[in-house]
Amino acid sequence: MPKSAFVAVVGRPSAGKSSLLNALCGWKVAIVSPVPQTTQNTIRGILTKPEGQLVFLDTPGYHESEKKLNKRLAELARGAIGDADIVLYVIDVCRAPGDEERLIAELVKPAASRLVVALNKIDSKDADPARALSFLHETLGGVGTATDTVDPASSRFSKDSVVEVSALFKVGTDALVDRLLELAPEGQPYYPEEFITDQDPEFRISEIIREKAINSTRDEIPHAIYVEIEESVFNETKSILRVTAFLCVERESQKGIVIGKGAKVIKKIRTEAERELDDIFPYRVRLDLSVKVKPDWRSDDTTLKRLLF
Ligand SMILES: Nc1nc2c(ncn2[C@@H]2O[C@H](COP(=O)(O)OP(=O)(O)OP(=O)(O)O)[C@@H](O)[C@H]2O)c(=O)[nH]1
Ligand SMILES: [Mg+2]
Repeated sequence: MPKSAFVAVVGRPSAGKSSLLNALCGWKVAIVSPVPQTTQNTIRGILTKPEGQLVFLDTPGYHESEKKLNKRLAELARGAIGDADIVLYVIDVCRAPGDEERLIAELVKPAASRLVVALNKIDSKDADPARALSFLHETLGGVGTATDTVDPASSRFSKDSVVEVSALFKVGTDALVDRLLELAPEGQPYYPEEFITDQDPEFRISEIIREKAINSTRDEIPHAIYVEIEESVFNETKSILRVTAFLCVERESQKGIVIGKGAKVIKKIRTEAERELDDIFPYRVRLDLSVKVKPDWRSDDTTLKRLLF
């Protein structure tokens, strides 16, 4: 009997959840940046192996805050934990685990029997996996010693469920997949074998544009950007998709920064996005980008409802 499981990928902002999802799936499914809270949706990445299928649910970095956008992002992460067969908790071993990490450990604790922990960024010179292990021992109990488990009745969360990885260099990812498949329940695949994600083309295009925009700006700008696709039309032979899109920002002053002197920044965003989209799709994607001001969109319920899912 084959196996299949939904795996919720959760952790602090910038822990490397999306990078790990991409490394596990073997393709770029989710966008990545050094800016916390890059992921704003529950992105699905699919890995099909002879032993079974794992459907990863990438989630926004878990961070509690009173801001509307952050509240909604935290809800998405909590929802994914509830929906999943397995919870993959990603810890950045370069950062000391503070209150934020403790909050996530508490959040995943009830899922201890279906929990796997990835200690990520072990390639870094600042990596301290021993500190992360002692944090896990203290918050979830048991881990770090050969025999202990969180709860004798649910004996699955053991040392075997903690895997050291580097999403960046794809180290430890095979061992992680093996562990996830071990825990996966028996079941038929949810998606055809060739599927790597269920995102529709327009969403993927808007995400790649957003990634290039986040990585081309700094300070408060990356968080103020979202992308709106106005139109996408194929040419007659279906070899080129022409997409008209808006980079939406919150304030007039941000508009100038995203455009840049001599339109240098927006040009860079466009050419980098086009290059990557040409690798993803079997046709060429040509972008017509402009910048629009949407005052205070991060507090607007209608916009948040449309963007975050
Ligand atoms: N050195 C190192 N850096 C990594 C590794 N994995 C991710 N990173 C970096 O960590 C940063 C955040 O990576 P993301 O994958 O976007 O992290 P995330 O957890 O999805 O972040 P949010 O979506 O914002 O919550 C990026 O700069 C990545 O290149 C790793 O294994 N080693
Ligand atoms: Mg992410």
